[in-house]
Amino acid sequence: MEGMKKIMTKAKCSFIFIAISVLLSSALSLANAKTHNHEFVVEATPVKRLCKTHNTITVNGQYPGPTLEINNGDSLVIKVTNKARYNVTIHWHGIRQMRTGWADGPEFITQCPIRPGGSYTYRFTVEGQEGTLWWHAHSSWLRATVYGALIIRPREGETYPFPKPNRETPILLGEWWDRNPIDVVRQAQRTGAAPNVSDAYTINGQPGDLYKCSTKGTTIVPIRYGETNLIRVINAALNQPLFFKIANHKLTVVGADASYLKPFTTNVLMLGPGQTTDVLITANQPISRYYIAASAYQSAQNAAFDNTTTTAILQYHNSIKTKPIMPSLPSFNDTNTVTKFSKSFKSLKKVEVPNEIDENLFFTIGLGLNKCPKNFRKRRCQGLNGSRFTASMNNVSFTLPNNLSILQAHYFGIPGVFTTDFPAKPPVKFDYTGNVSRSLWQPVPGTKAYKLKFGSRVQIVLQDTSIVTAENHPIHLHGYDFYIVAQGFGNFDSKKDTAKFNLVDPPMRNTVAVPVNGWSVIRFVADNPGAWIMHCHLDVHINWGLATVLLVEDGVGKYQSIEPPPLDLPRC
Ligand SMILES: *[C@@H]1O[C@H](CO)[C@@H](O)[C@H](O)[C@H]1NC(C)=O
Ligand SMILES: *[C@@H]1O[C@H](CO)[C@@H](O)[C@H](O)[C@H]1NC(C)=O
Ligand SMILES: *[C@@H]1O[C@H](CO)[C@@H](O)[C@H](O)[C@H]1NC(C)=O
Ligand SMILES: *[C@@H]1O[C@H](CO)[C@@H](O)[C@H](O)[C@H]1NC(C)=O
Ligand SMILES: *[C@@H]1O[C@H](CO)[C@@H](O)[C@H](O)[C@H]1NC(C)=O
Ligand SMILES: *[C@@H]1O[C@H](CO)[C@@H](O)[C@H](O)[C@H]1NC(C)=O
Ligand SMILES: *[C@@H]1O[C@H](CO)[C@@H](O)[C@H](O)[C@H]1NC(C)=O
Ligand SMILES: *[C@@H]1O[C@H](CO)[C@@H](O)[C@H](O)[C@H]1NC(C)=O
Ligand SMILES: [Cu+2]
Repeated sequence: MEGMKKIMTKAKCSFIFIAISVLLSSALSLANAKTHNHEFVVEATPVKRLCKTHNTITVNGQYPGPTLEINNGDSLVIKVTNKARYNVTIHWHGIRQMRTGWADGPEFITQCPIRPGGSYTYRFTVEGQEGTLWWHAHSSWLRATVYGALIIRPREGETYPFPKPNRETPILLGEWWDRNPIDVVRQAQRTGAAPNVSDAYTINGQPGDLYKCSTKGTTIVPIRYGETNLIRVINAALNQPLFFKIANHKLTVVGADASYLKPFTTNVLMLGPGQTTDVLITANQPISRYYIAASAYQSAQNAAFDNTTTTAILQYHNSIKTKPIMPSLPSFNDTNTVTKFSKSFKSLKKVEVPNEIDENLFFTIGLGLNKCPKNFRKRRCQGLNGSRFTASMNNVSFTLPNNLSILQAHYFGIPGVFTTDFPAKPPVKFDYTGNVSRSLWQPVPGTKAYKLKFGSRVQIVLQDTSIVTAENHPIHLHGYDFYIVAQGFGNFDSKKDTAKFNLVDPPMRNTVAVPVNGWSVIRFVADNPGAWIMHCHLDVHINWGLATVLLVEDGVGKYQSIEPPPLDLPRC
């Protein structure tokens, strides 16, 4: 008993000591940190675009949804109520969610969906991230219209690492179907074919002048001569990497995915879906009106795509209402421009990249074709040559659980929901530059995760398989930012390519646009326990299975472990 008491007292003492130091340090660093409360009501709202009104799923009747504006260090509490007729979840794209994986959002990965009539409150703190992120639905194709900007400014009293701009404008690039997008994906799931492409791209929800019935709503971005504007570009399109340009104005890139970059100047951006880019523009051109425009970067061969162009207008103060000047956008297959652009990305400062690697992983990414199952009618096999489209990572085509989330199954130790045998490398090594034997085209379906020890230093080579078609895939990892240490074309060759790694100032991102017919190498430290989906951000490819889950185990003690689940976590 005596001994027991002593231990207890000792434990109590150190607990109090920790509590006091935690309080002190938070008092110092979080002096001005705020908590922002929001209510998001997901509901159908009439939205008229391209001459037709649709009952569009929105947040609070807004399309795009509300912009969240916070400072680094702040907390968000967002009560989401589902008044729509679909299951829904919301993902806070790019937010690290340190130990709060329950608030990450992807359905059946970190939570069961919020059913019609239900609600769930997402609670999380943003720490050490500054710039532009966004939020979007993470169930079926609801994110086609359920999305908005999430702007993180420096802590109060701190400044940007560039001169303070006179204005700031979020620019959300989106994709519009002249249909219910849920019907479009459901049709594709039935037929096995690629889903219908969109009818328009949008800037802040508006297609712009070049589309029918769209002139009136065109987004206007005001500016005065001599001003600098910080433009926060977000690619919220469902399935399409996009080029972005402003006529006659240079773009100085200063950040991407809420990490700062060494500033560089360019005429054109390319953003894969999921990516954000912060640029400064200076109003130093003759007082007039200039188009801001976006169009497709389409790297897949022989695939239909939306080849239209969305526009907004950069309008100088005192300009007369003349026809705006149009920029010339790159051609849809201009991969050289994409390569030149992505090669310019460097972190603002020297960074600490993991040097020793504990987990050296090689993940192939690409499409495939499933043979038509024997019991399927012909009309259900309308993929290439009577097949059904599929996609995979390391030859595993990811299927979501449907009765529990992976994080719940992991936390409560419930078997039968997923397995942890996702392979560290592909089962068959082959030449990834195409001309692939037909026997390799059909992956194996499964709900497989890859386990990582807390604190392990991870390298992943992402290699395009070029099966069916080569394509630039925007690969997004939840719960983490990672360094992109190298990218290239053809087959990754560790002997030759390791020497080219940038371990000094590589860019940090949450989504990497893996070059068409090529590879990217990323590194990070697994310091955030939880179940984190890694997937292609072309939603059509998630539907086909281009995803896996990194299951990061708890470390030692409370501060290296995931928090307990919130009481209102939706049930399946
Ligand atoms: C897809 O496009 C085809 C051909 O234009 C059309 O017949 C079909 O109705 C469309 N489906 C949906 C769900 O939009
Ligand atoms: C876009 O694609 C359509 C259909 O494939 C084609 O008819 C049209 O000429 C293309 N437009 C442009 C600007 O390339
Ligand atoms: C891009 O597409 C055009 C038109 O289809 C074609 O003529 C050209 O060769 C292509 N360029 C590249 C680099 O693939
Ligand atoms: C589809 O069939 C045609 C004709 O048999 C063949 O030339 C082509 O290679 C096939 N394509 C695929 C993707 O299987
Ligand atoms: C969930 O579904 C899987 C496969 O259908 C089944 O094996 C498992 O027992 C189910 N688990 C729970 C918790 O219902
Ligand atoms: C593809 O491979 C086959 C057999 O390995 C070879 O005969 C053919 O020439 C190759 N085609 C191309 C385009 O490289
Ligand atoms: C994927 O697995 C299937 C089934 O085991 C096999 O036939 C195929 O060759 C594999 N493909 C690749 C790319 O490893
Ligand atoms: C909605 O979510 C529940 C689990 O909470 C699931 O059983 C059901 O299948 C989902 N409905 C649809 C249409 O996906
Ligand atoms: Cu993809």
